Amino acid sequence: MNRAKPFLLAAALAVASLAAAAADLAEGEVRKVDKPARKITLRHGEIKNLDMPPMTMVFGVARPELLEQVKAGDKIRFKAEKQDGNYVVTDLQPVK
Ligand SMILES: [Cu+2]
Repeated sequence: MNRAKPFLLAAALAVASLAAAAADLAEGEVRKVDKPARKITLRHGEIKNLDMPPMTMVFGVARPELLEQVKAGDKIRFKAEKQDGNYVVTDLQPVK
């Protein structure tokens, strides 16, 4: 019996779900970081989960630490949600 097959299947599924999670992230470029106001201005691509076309707009951030990772001009991938009527970045990562 081949014991490697279930492991390979599990690994393939893990890679597939990671790829799905990455596809879930929107692309953006940081225009402005406003730490005192906990806001970030992004020129973003389509945000599928918010049904939003590309534009430049201001987002709040779920956690202030998110603003420590980026500066104006950086390219990022990010996740945004609508919370109490406001658009909020809940996760972001710089793109190299
Ligand atoms: Cu927008």
